Amino acid sequence: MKRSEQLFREARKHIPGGVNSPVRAFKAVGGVPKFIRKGKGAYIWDVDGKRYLDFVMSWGPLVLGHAHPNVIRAVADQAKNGTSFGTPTENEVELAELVKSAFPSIEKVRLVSSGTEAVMSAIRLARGVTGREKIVKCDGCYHGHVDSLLVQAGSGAATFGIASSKGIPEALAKLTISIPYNDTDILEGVLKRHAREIACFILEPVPANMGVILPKRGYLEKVRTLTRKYDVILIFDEVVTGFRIAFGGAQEKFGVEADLTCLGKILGGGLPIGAFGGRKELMDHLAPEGKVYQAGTLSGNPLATRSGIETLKQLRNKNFYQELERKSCAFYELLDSQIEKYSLPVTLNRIGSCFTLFFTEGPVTDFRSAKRADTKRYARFFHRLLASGIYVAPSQFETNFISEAH
Ligand code: KE4
Repeated sequence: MKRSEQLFREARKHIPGGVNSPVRAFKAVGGVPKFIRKGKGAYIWDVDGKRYLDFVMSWGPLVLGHAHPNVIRAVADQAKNGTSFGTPTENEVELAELVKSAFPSIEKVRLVSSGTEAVMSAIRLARGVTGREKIVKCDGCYHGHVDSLLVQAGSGAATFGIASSKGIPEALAKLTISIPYNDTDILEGVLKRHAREIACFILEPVPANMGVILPKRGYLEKVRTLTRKYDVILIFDEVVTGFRIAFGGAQEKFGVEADLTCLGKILGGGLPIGAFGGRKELMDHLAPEGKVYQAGTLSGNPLATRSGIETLKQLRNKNFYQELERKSCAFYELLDSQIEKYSLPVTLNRIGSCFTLFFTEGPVTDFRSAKRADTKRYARFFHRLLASGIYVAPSQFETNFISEAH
């Protein structure tokens, strides 16, 4: 028996589903997940010594590739001085300044330890500042396992939400309205009816959790105009897109500024981190300045901040994004030529170094069209690639990532 199989059998005795995050269990594609022992550059090795070309890259943080020497050296040096002090540290100031240099819409930023924590805190801040309780999100967008956001659209579009997980009080789920992405008519209708009760509209500006979905021309600009018109706080969840599709994320790419921004993944270069930030008039409502409480033992942790600082410094190198774009486009051209040549019923959605191959005819522009994908066929595709040493996302509705190391 392969070591991964042995370990998975052991793990399932001690850990629910044998994993610490559900998507890792391969439930969407079947089979036994590979236990990975090492990563270097664009490659990972499993516990049976098999090497894979990795397109998951820890779900987004590793834009430099696995174990970048500068990052590893910096984290190792930092660790020699201790791992956590529970006090303010110099790294936090440096990382906050780097975040602000990437996102002009961020005047102040608070560091936390995951994307979920960043989103949860941003939602509480929006509710605390406005005194309003309802929030609007998009079908198919995932923002971490925040109670208020594990909610999907009710019967019709723009109805009050239905929890998509057990354990979420109906009273809470009802405060969330979920609408289709890429549809500003429905958004405008919701704002017209409920604006005075709505604290915020949160969206992934470029969704990555339905697979990659691109904003229709003018969509993000119209979202910005409408939320400003109806005085609703606009939150961009840039946990994936931040530092990924541009140094300044979707806000830089599309020239649309959010009121609050959530960050994570690349910000920590592979160590646990999240962040949320925005105008100081909003952020200063946070404790200890203001009355919206938010806290965290390891927030701004020396190792995660050092890893993030080293990562962001690499990204500021001249031509980093042009080179990543060039490499990614060369790869997409290869895929496009094969899709063309064999007239395959697949749709390649991509932006920058993120891509998803949907097993359905296109276009794929929202959750409804994404769900047309043939997930059984995707599963066969996944296992064919895995057997040949290529590791793509173990779910049709996820994003694959190309790094500097590819
Ligand atoms: P974390 O709490 O997992 O650090 O971040 C939550 C989150 C927030 N916002 C967006 C747009 C995200 O994509 C995520 C987490 N992404 C998933 C993969 N799609 C993480 C992988 C996992 O859940 O294991």
